[in-house]
Parts: sequence; C-alpha cells; structure tokens
Amino acid sequence: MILIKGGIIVTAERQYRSDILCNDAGLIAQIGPDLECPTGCEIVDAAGLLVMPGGIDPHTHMEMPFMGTTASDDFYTGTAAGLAGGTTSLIDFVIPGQGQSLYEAWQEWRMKAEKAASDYGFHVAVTHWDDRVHADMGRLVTEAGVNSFKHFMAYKNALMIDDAIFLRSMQRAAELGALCTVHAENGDAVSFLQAQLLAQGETGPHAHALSRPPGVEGEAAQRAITLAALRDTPLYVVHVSTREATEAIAAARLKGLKVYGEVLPQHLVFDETVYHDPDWLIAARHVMSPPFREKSHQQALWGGLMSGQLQTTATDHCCFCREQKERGRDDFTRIPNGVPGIEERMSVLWHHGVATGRLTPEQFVALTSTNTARIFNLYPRKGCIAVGSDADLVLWDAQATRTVTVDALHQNVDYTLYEGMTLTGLARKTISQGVVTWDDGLLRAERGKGRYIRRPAFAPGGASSV
Ligand code: DUC
Ligand code: ZN
Ligand code: ZN
Ligand code: ZN
Repeated sequence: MILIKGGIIVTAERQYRSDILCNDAGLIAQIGPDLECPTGCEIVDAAGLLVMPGGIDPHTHMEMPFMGTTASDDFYTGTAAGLAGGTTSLIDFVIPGQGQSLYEAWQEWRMKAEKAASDYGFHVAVTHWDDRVHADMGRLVTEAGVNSFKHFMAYKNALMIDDAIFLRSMQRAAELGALCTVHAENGDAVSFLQAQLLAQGETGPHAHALSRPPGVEGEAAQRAITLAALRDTPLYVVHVSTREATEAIAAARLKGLKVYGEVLPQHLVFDETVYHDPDWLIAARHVMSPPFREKSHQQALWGGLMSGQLQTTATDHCCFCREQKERGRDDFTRIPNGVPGIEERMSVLWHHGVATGRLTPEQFVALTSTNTARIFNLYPRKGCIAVGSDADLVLWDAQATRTVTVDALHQNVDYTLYEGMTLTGLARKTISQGVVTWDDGLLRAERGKGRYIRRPAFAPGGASSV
C-alpha cells in the first residue's frame, strides 16, 4: 500500500492538490486532501511534483520480426524503458507471419510478452484475407480482448493489403465493434519510386525520404478515410507526419466522421535534413516510415495536437542496432525501418509542448494517456485518476532538466535520436499497479509483472467521441 502525499494531480480536465492512496491490489483506493496514512503504508513524497496518469503508448513493436531481422527491444527491456520514462502501458502489434493465422499469431505474441514489466495489450494486423481471417477477427474480439486491427497500405509484397481487403476488414470490424487502425502510405507509389531511385544509383538513406514523399501519405490517409466512410466505421490513423494527412483527418472530423490521428514526438523534433548527414550510420538511424519531413509539416502536427484534431502521441518504438541498420549499407530499401522512443516520449512532448507554451499540462495528459485510453476502450481503468482505476501513475518534475544520452537510457538499442539534447520535464517516479517501479533514477522493473489487458469491443455506434 502506498500513499502519495503533497502532489498536484493533473488529469485531462483539471489540476488540484490531493493525496492518493493506492491499495495492495494495485488500484487507487482513495483520493483526497491530507489522507491518513494507514499502518504499514509507505509514504511517497510528491511535494513539488505533478501526479498524472501513467503514459500509454498505443504504438510499439517489441521483438518484431521485420525486414529480415528482429527489433532489438524485447517485451521486458521495452516495457522497463517505458516505466523509466513514465509510460505504464503500451499496445503493441501482432503481425502474423507467412501462413500464420491471426489467432495463432496473437497466441505467439502473448507468449513473447509474458516477460513484460508493465501492462500491455495488442492490436492485430490483417495482412491478407480468407474465411479464416473473418473467423479469427471474431474470436479475437469476443475471446481474446482485442478491439483494434491494423492495416498496412504500404510494405508491398509483405504486409500491404489492397483496398478490397481493407474494405472487407472494415466491414467485419464494424460488425464486431472493433476499431480499424491504418499505416497510411501508398505502397505501390513507394515501390515504384524506390525502384526508380535505385536505378538512378540513389542507394543512400536520403533516397528513403525521396521514395516516400508527403503526398504518398496524404493520398493514402484520404483513401483510408473514404473507405471507412463507405463502411461507416471509425478509423485511427497511426503516425501522422504530414500537413496533408492532418488536413484530411481534420476535414473528416468536421463532417462528423469518427477519425483519429496519432503523432510521434520524433516527427515533431526531427526534419528531413537528418538524411543529409554525411555519416551514413547517423542518417540510417533515422530511417523509419513515414520518414522525417520538411520542417513546415511540424507546424501542422502541432496545430493538430493543440486544437484536438490529432488526439494521441505514440512512438512506433521499433529498435534496430548498428549491425542491423548495416544490412542496408548498399541499398536504402534494406535498412530496417524503425527508431526508438518509448523512454523519451513523455519528456520530449513536455519539453517541446508544455515548456514552450504550446500545450497545457491537461492537454499533455490527454495526449499521452487519457485520449488513448478512451479511443482504445481502456478508460477508466487506465488513463484516469479515480477511485477504482489502476494505480498507474507518474510523478512528474516539470522543472527538472537533463541532457539525454544513450548510456543513461534503458532501451536495448545502441543510440537515442535525442543524444546531447537538453530536455525539461522528467518522470521522477513511476508507479505501476501501485508499486514504485522507477524511483528517481533507480529502475525497479520486474520481469513478468506486466499483465495482458483485455480491451472490450465498442458498443454499437462505435468508438469514443474523443
Ligand atoms: N514503420 C517503421 O518505421 N517501423 C516499423 C513499422 C513501420 O511502419
Ligand atoms: Zn507504420
Ligand atoms: Zn533532402
Ligand atoms: Zn508501427
């Protein structure tokens, strides 16, 4: 049992001074000013700190087999790193292998994730279509606690689906009360541009960005929105990185469609010039999809987050070390796509969002936790400070400043994009299931302590109105 004393609680709606008592079942038991400390209860001093719902990262890829290799953070190291950064839950992606059914893939991912240190859930990718997929989607929603499916409009000859499969999946998801999520890039256009660039002798990381220009994302986002409207089903667009996609989402919402957009802090900080670095490895470390954009797109993303037209922040955490990135030394299309970020996400958004005055602390909570909990039907168990909610909390020091360096981080990868950058805003303590797991620089993550969180289907009428 722990009593968090003297902090200022920040929710997505308001701030107020209060104590929080967390019970041994890992739940919030009481909230109030000057709570009594029951015998045997540990006191956690939160004076001068903000007490916020633990972060939820709705987009990670732990130990994902991808592009001929496997992402280097596993479910233990990745969730532990999340705890060190104030993130207490994540939703990862089940990606069925060749010939593997969706349900078998979900079972495989459940086993991989047994070592997780924090709570987690899964989206399941629909990468092909047959009767088995139709049946498995039903089983996943009704028996397995999966309420969201992922669709890749890119990665031709691998994960990509065509519009007909997307429509079938949307129709099935609508029947089941599940939410469709989408990686929106036109995979045919990317594949065409990649081949052309390689034929011209453009083999370096800069060609990665040239092969995936903003219009490729804008077109796919608009097409996905159009298809979702045809099936009258909500849609969640992952890693929105362009003005075009932001505008498509905002326009759809204006028409009353339930469309959500997710932003990666990485896209708010880095721009396309990272691919100009003369050091191949530094440029290759930034290879992810969608790629970093010209600076002007960042303005649109900030505008979306500030106005509420974009609702969540995630990381697409997908780590590859030097020798893995080296696979693409002579051919940019072979550089494994992915960057780290789960440990830095909250600090980066605080520093660039709240400390600059773009976002209020309440918006920060909404964007790092509450909106995700609502959209993916985890609320009010997660993303909420209320009696009966999970005691997943972060004690935040809004003034603390530190310089980021890979040696001080816990992600199982040999770099951080933010090396040498000074950030204001830091998780002093992270509480997961009522236990202090990150204690001012001391990581007390426990292998296997994380629980699989079942997310119920949505009631008729679909997802939340965030
Ligand atoms: N993009 C990445 O950069 N990595 C993993 C998958 C994705 O879509
Ligand atoms: Zn993606
Ligand atoms: Zn360039
Ligand atoms: Zn991803």
